[in-house]
Amino acid sequence: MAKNVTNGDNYTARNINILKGLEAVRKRPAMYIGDVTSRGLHHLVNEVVDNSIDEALAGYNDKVIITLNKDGSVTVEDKGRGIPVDIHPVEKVSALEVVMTVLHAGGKFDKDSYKVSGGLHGVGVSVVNALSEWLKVEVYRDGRIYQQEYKKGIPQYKVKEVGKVKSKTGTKVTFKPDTEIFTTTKFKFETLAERMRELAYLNKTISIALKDEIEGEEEVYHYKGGLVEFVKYLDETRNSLHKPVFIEGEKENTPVEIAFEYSDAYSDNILSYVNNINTHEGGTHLSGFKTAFTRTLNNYAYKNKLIKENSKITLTGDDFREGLTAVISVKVMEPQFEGQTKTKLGNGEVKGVVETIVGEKLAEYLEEHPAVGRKIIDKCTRAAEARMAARKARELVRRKNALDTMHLPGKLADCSITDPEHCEIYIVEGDSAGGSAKQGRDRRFQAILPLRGKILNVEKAKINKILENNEIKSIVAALGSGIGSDFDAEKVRYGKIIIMTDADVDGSHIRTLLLTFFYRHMRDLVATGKVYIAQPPLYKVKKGKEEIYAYDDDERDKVIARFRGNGKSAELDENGLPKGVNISRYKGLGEMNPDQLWETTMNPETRTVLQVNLESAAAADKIFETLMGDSVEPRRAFIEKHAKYANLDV
Ligand code: 0RA
Repeated sequence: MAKNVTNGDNYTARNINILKGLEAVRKRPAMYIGDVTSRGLHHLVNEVVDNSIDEALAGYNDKVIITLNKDGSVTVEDKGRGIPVDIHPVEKVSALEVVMTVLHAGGKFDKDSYKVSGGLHGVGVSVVNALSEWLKVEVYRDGRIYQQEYKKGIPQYKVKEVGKVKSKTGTKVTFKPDTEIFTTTKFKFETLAERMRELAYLNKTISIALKDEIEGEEEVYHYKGGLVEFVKYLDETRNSLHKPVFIEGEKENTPVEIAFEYSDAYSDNILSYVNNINTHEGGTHLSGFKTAFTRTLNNYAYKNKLIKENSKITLTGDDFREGLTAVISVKVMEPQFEGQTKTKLGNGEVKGVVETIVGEKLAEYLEEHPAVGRKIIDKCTRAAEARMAARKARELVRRKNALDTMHLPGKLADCSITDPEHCEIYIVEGDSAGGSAKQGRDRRFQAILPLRGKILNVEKAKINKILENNEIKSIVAALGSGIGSDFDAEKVRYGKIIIMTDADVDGSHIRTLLLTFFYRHMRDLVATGKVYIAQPPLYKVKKGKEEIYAYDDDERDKVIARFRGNGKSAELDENGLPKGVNISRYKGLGEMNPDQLWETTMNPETRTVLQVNLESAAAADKIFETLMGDSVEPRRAFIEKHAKYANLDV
């Protein structure tokens, strides 16, 4: 047998390869996990959990337990088969060691399973191992407990047997992310909870427990109703028109599951998944669904004379999707992911599979449930009428040149450079902050658009009302990209669109409204990473002539501590600070003068801006629905759940 990496003084080829692999991962972690911020950190947990889910998909596991431990490590335990421990025929060491140390060796050795692998997923547990200060794996298999530990991916001893078990099988991985790699190593319960909830909805047989030993929190996600419950959850703030419809079928080894319902809302919300990965950019499964859905409903409407022959109404795909909430989940053996963020399914054959299944099963359902059928067609007919009215309204507005890019809004202070790649626009809350921003900016590449008051609640408004709103009109005109079905990302006049609002209730409300607007009506802007959130400071800490800005409470306390350290011999005031330290909290952007605003929030050299991704925009959309939607109960529940977070004033 080959020597263990830790006790061999003559490196075997295997050791060299392992070290090369580990070095590659530690040198360019972002290549494997996206980034090294909080997002990448949470990805480590998802990566291990994905393996446990694979075991569930293969029919061997129904439970995953994730524990955030007191020492900052995290444990993922499942009841799968346990990673094999027998000697690997090629590597000549335990298969367990191979899975934990060799890149891309994490997957099953057989090819006939639907592996969670796509986008950033499926890079293998070895990547998690390489990026951990330490990791310990325990395997329960064949009545025995096996164990191995690693530091930064390097085994500390050979796989060893440490005990016996009765009939229990599974894998338990505990790891502590390396502070040398990540900008933060603190896990957030809610971030993990979102993904675990999603996985539990998508895989109805599995139960996922999430425990936080630090905060003493625990949740168990288990939804026997699967996608049907998922759709209800997504739609809980809306008034649904009927019970969710569930469709399932399998063709060419491709299982398809779909649940949908209509509400009285005007926008649609269709989520699609391939092997449990959210395909933000859609793909062949989604287009198969849309094609079959439109065709089947259209046929049904005409066959049953639900649309009068002599009416001028023709229903389009968009009409059939107004108020539709749907989740499409397919399992594909060898998925091809394409697109900017590798979240678009490319496999051509899947379109036909989904089309056939939806075509057959939906027609069947409608025949058996005529009352639901009538309600759906009725809703879609009203959508078509509104669309035709909206087109008239839009033509009217266009004639007035309000949406014409040649006529920029009067309050826009544009920049002088015209190349979008080098330009940015600040959308600023209020005229007074707008004024400071206009004076403080670098007018060569920074444009300022002040907004007066609140923009419209786009969730509840029809498209023609949205287009009548003055604040929306000026945003659309300034960006030059059109809106909704006219939207063209190529025409955007700025490479960065930066939302800058006050750090108070109104500010966060306006920010949520804007994010919802971009998410619903200019989604490509978000998908291509063009939308940002400015981060103005919350505090100014001053001592003598020295002024330091702090962007959160932690930073403020650090600055105070530093000032305290500087003045060891100084007298303390009644608050325990060295005397002469002055803390002011910025309530609004308007309280900063133009120079301060430039220095703290707008100067690309010194500012921080948060890039908005589809997940965070979707989260804003969800929060927004909860807070603004028609149902009172979810709103009350949301406020109660979040009331303990001091900074969420709702
Ligand atoms: C390789 C092969 C098999 C299972 C696994 C890996 C596996 C990995 C992880 C990671 C976390 N939990 C896991 N559970 C299983 C197949 C095992 C067999 O054929 O018996």
